[in-house]
Amino acid sequence: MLFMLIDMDYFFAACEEHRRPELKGKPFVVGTSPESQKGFGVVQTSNYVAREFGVRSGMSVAKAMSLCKELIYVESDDEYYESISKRIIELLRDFSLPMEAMSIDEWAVALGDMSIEAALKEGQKIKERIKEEIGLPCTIGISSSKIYSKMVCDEAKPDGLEAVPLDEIKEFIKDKEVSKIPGIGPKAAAQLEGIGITKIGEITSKSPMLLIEKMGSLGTFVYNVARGADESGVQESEQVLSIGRETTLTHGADKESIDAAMEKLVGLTILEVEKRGMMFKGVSAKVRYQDFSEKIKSAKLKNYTASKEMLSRKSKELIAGLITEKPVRKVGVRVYSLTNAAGQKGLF
Ligand code: DCP
Ligand code: CA
Ligand code: CA
Repeated sequence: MLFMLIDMDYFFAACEEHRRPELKGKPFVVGTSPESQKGFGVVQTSNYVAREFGVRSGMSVAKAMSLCKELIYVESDDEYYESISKRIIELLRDFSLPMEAMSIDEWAVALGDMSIEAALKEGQKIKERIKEEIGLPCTIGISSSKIYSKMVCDEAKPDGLEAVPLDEIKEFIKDKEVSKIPGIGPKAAAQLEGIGITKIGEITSKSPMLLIEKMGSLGTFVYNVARGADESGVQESEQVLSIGRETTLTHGADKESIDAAMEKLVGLTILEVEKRGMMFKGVSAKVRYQDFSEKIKSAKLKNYTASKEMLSRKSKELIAGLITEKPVRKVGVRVYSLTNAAGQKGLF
């Protein structure tokens, strides 16, 4: 099995360069102004010219300015980036391959039993079309799982296309820092360092039991990644025919406001379901975190329903599994596997 991970290069900054070519070649950041972040302007991303100065995502704008005197500040325009992201999704749909959105600028695609050569050709086609039709550069990694493809993609940046087959993956990852594994943040990296592990290749020198004891299910995950046995696949996030609503939350939304937002979305979704005279079996909940990464959880109900209570209960259950310490920026509710309420025929 092969998978492909497409990640846009310096996405928000590339979008800005596209509509303001005069920014090209000058160091600039895209950020949120102090007003929208309670006194702290934060860098969302920067172009590669600014990165030369050490400017990084998540850094305060003030810090970035101090690193580079001629740095230009561009105010973030989420809606514009979102509209470009949607156009890229439309373009990728043309390839008719199972696809999962990982973030506003990142998609995992399942390639089935395609050969490496065919996968590279497909990747080249996608890169060219995104360049020609959207006008932006991206990088594509290809490997035997979603996680490995992401790691290959990270390495191939910017404007790259690279494939690492399964029999070379262990060698490819062994000397990298553990934090290069997607999903391993500073906390998990510190836990691993606590038992003497800094490189991915060192993980398999420990027993899986010890890793599980220290880190729970993440322990099993990193162990499998390190031994070349990761099998993360693509969970199709774009349900073909579905009804749903999503909403952006204000900065630093707590659990209560997330639940309140969900209740509203459930209401709006049910309204649409009723208007179309439909019933549903599939429910999914989506979270977009502050760093624009996304997660979706889906579940199938036993029977078709149009019940608001059912959707409310199920979607809150799903969303609870997605709320971590990471700040949340957007939530969404969606129903799929629809049928018309009259029930004579399952339409989809
Ligand atoms: N983003 C953000 N805050 C962060 C990280 C990212 O607002 N802490 C936003 C801005 C980025 C977009 O998400 O443009 C995509 O994030 P990536 O991590 O993919 O980074 P870039 O696309 O900016 O750069 P790269 O070329 O390294 O992928
Ligand atoms: Ca990116
Ligand atoms: Ca990304």
